Amino acid sequence: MEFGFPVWLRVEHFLNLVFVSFLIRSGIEILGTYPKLYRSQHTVPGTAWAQFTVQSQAKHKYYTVGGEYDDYSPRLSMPGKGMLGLGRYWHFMTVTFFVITWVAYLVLLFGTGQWRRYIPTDLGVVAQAGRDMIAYLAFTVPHAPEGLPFNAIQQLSYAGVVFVLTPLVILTGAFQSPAIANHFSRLNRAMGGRQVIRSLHFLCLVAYLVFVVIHVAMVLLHGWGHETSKMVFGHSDSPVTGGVIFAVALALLVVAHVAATRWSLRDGRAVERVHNVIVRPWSNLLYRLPARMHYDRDNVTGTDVGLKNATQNFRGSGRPPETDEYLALMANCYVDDYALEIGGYVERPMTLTVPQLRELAQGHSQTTLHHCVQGFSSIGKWRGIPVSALLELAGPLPGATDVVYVSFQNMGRDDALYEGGLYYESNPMIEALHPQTLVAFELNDEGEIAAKNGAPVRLRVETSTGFRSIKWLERIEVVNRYDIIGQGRGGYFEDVDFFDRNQLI
Ligand SMILES: Nc1nc2c(c(=O)[nH]1)N[C@H]1C(S)=C(S)[C@@H](COP(=O)(O)O)O[C@H]1N2
Ligand SMILES: [Mo]
Repeated sequence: MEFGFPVWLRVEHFLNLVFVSFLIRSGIEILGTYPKLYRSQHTVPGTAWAQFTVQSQAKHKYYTVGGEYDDYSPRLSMPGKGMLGLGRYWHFMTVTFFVITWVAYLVLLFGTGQWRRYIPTDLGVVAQAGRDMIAYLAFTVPHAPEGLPFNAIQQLSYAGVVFVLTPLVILTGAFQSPAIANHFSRLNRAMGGRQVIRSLHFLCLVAYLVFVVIHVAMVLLHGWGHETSKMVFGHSDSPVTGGVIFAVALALLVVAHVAATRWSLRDGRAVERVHNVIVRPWSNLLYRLPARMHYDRDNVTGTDVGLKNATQNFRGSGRPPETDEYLALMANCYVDDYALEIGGYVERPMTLTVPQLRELAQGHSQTTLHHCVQGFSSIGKWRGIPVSALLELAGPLPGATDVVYVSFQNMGRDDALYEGGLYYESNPMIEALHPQTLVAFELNDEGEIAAKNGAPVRLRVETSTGFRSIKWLERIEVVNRYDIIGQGRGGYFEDVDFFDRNQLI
């Protein structure tokens, strides 16, 4: 068959240049807010296998993970300055188009028979690749066999990128989503768990970078005009025009990066609106994947070290409230004065003490994996009562749409890292009713939750990233609209930063 470079292949080549470059820069932004990689499910301080920061760990009593945030330069990461939420928005918008393009490419490759350009039909290609390698090492250019567009090394490396690396990066990327990871729990564990998958996703990034460097070097070796002309016109007969057009396209790509970065830093809310239009239609489908993760007790983070040290078990993020009221509750071990209020748009408003919650929960527990949006993870056994059971008791009125949670904590007052404001969060009803959306009052069979982890009562939303699992819970309010609370985005971090309330990825 005639291989050549059909127009759809050339278009795809250029789109990938755009998408992969955006994915790499936004990916580095995401990595930067927790620039450490681990081999196990847990992120116990001091056990990282790689680290991309020079910051040393803070030694505060409530050592918070927020302090591990790094902010890379906007020249490197997208958009830079530690804007994790915006980096995520760019990553997810780009991934939408990247995956669509890759699937379309596969369909076209197999539909047209062009897959033969990549997938070798006889094993001789491996030996040939060895001979080609020797040719390259001798600074000569091995030629493509008659009728094929590439030599054996090119064929094998392109096949590797299209059919191995790309599916792997998509799969490991998908499992960064708490909704996916906690629903397909077996597959998640079979692949080595959250941090191993995160490390693999990072190694995919390294593989893309290595590929790009070698690919560009080879284009220069084979002849810039000669090679780029194939990608512009489909043949190498116009090396000068082709070379110039390709160079101009690359310059425009750089301009697009600069413009998108500046736009994000100037008007993050506009990026957020575009993200919501592009990403929510598919990411909201993940509401149909309720979490069903069940670890064993001996998977709990810190079990292997006997839970001796508070930073070795469930990491803490955010500082406990420092009001007299909260300190008094703590001094009394939360027994006498704490009562969780459940009210708002319900038939039977109520207050429940911890012993009452414990009685209603009838020993129910879940041992689950916590996904902080920054990237750290911990496994904990939570005793508590599903929000759905509490809602059944309180009886939401017809028209109730959301469940709002309010914390004792005020961020500006209690946490030096953040601006002021009451910490609150909300679930759309579908998320509140998920079986692992839990009001928890005990962690790891310790009789209670430690102050750093949200004592006396906190929320667990296992389908979502960590910040939505509000700690130090004071009140639950069922509502028929959430957009009139706070700044109307459904939660503290949604209001002050660029995080999506529909945070299923
Ligand atoms: N009230 C309140 N809840 C909070 C936070 C916070 O700062 N304040 N941090 C959130 C974040 S970002 C994460 S990752 C989890 C961390 O839970 P942990 O401290 O038990 O690990 O709690 C979430 N709930
Ligand atoms: Mo977090």
